[in-house]
Amino acid sequence: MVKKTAPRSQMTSEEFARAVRERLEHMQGVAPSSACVDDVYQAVVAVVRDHLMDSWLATKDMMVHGSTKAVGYLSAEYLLGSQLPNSLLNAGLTDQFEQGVRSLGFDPEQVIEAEHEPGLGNGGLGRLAACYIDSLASLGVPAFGYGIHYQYGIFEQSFDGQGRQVEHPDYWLAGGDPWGHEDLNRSRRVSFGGRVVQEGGRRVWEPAWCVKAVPVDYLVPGYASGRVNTLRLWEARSYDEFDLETFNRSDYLGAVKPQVEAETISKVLYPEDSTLEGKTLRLEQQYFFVAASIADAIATFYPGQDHPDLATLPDRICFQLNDTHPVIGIPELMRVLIDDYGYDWDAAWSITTRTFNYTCHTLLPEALEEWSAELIGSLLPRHLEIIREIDRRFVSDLASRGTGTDQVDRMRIVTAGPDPKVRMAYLATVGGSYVNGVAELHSRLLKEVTLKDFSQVFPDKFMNVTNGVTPRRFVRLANPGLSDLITEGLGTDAWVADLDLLKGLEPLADDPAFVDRFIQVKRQNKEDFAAYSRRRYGFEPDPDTMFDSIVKRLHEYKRQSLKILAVIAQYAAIKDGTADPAGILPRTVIFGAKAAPGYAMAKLTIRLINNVARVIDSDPETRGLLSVFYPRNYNIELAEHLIPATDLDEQISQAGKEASGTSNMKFALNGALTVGTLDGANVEIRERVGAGNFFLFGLEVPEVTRLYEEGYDPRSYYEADRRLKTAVDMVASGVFSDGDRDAYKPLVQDWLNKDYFMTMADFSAYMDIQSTIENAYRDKEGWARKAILNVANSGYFSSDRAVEDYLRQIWHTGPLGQE
Ligand code: HBZ
Repeated sequence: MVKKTAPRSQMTSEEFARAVRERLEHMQGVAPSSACVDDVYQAVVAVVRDHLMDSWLATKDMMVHGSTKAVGYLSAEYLLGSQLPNSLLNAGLTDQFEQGVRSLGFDPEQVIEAEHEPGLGNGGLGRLAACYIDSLASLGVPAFGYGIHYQYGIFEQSFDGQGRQVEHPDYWLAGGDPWGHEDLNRSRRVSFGGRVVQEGGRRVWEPAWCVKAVPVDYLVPGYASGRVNTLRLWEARSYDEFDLETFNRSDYLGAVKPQVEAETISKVLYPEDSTLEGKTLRLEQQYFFVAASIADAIATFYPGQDHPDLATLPDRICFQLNDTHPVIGIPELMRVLIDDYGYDWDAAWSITTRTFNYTCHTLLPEALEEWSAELIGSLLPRHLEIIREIDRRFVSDLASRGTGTDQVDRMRIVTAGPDPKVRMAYLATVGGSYVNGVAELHSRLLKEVTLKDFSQVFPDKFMNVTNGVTPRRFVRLANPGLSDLITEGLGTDAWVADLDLLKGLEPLADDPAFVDRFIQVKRQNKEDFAAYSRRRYGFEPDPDTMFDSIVKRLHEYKRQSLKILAVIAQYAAIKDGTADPAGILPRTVIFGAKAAPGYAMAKLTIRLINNVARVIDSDPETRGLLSVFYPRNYNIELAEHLIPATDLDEQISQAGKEASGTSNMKFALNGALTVGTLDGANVEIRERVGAGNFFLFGLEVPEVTRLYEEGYDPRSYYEADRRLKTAVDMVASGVFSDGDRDAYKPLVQDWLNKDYFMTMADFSAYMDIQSTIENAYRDKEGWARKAILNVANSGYFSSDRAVEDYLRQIWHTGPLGQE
């Protein structure tokens, strides 16, 4: 492998400054002397885009005219984060930008902060898509990311005076969309509703209405690859501008109704990451972006051809289904092939199954999408027919393989009964070549539990690709101090494109000078975070305390409640004198989490955390010993500041519930130690960094299963552990609700009577591991040594490696220009 060092563009800083000035004057009509930071930001973005254009054109040209199969990543979510620093880094323009902007009299940092991050995703799944498009471009693989140009991204979170979550719309486009390029000439028509009629031997769909899908393109520059891929996000527009007749009758609202209705499709990202809400619109969104993307791929790879040879489609592009959200693409491609291009069923099926693959991101049954057949039938009548036919043929195929009738019934894509449902995960499994989980344990549980019947019949379909994260954004950019130290330690910065090189740091864990530098870097990151946090939130965590972070969506299975109960127990111990203040390790516990707006239990947990923070932080007895900080609106920007500053990372989900986790990888790469259960990718992180450098606790999957079977009694754990009893009783008695004993009743009752995710059962083990953690932390050098070993052994968790695994096992393609 060629060692790639940081790219540097030929452009000089003088040229950069000149281009910005020209842009300001000639396009924006603003004299540099009167420009504001936002003006400069807009101009800088235009200059960077312009600089990338030639490579973008060349990449597209090679993709279309070469023979390397492209990847079409179909994802309803992309949680991109800020674009500017990443594009500058990958384009080799960082220095030129900094010097150029300074020479114009502006502060580069402020220009970077002018960006409002596009939050077009909920959590891990959306962020993973963003990491993968970065890696695809960096590896030089031709790829399209396809998704939706939501006008409103994930809601902005604030807290009210009671500590409750309040959701505000995130109108991320308020300041314009300088990175996006609307390409009206590549618009696609997407149809809905209506009926299917028989015409001769053909079924013909007569839709009732349609919308225009307008692509908004974002450039995805690879790091040191010279390639620039495309992220194509579709926006819904109406074909009918507005109805002049209605307008003339003074019915102004009525006149724009069709427009408003059409545009509703791409209006807002669903903030649900657990259950399904607002079903019709959600299905409309899914079909909308997938149908546009399939049409787009055909138009791209078979330009100007009325009768393309679509038998070659699987050699031109493979579509990766990011969870079940785009699975309606399978019947859509069948429809296109059969109805629009005249292929027979078998030919169409062969093309379709070789074009699609499916990644599953969950094990929770409630997150596996099922659509009512009735709903699909009313919105997409032809697709329902095709799905039923896929199911019919699938059942007869199973029968001919000798699969038992019970098993066949369990495997039906369309369930039997009065209100039949279409199981999208099953459709994806049957209609594609490969299915993969996102960590070894998850992939195994998919095969053994969730999709067991399918893995028995089609064992070769099932793969594992352990998730990864991009080292560009999450190490190189987020943690410049550590990056410089790594580069110095290794004598090269090639690790940014080849993260396995981090292994070379291992011997330095025994080098006192390196360990010392590492300690200084972490200290500096903590001070930087404290300063950032003071500016942003008005709260300054004390860098002399251990920064103990738990950041992820608020979900019962992720068990933020375990953490808050442990905090309360510690608080109680300080108050009642059980804990000797001299023996307490000072900590700042940092939460970052949004809850789905309709998820009552998650929202109540947020309220509890905020009120625990309020009570503890206003109690003089805990000052300097224990503090809880819950910054609002956890997003990529906050992650980039917090992760490098964290000492202890919490990955405490119930074993068998977290598919992978990806923040665990980011934390390990940034030199935090993890306290975690044997769940998701924690298992592989622990294996790699070494059991002695990971704080393991809690029940394991077989024990969880056994407890469910035997009958789980959470109250017995509450009775058995005084610390737990005290903590739960404090919540119940109103200590964190100004005496109101009802405030947290649903939470308390759930803990004591149901506790599906076994927080009570794991509490003692979780408390007990804390003293091990505290002793380890007191040995400053020892802790740093462990942290260095985490960094050195986490190279595997690069998204470059994950994408290479997909290329080898699933996509069977590679970089451009190597055919
Ligand atoms: O995907 C997450 C998993 O919980 C996490 O373990 C994994 O690391 C990550 C990447 O593989 N899943 C999600 O983030 N899921 C969603 O955000 C989601 C969004 C809409 C839905 C369902 C789930 O309808």
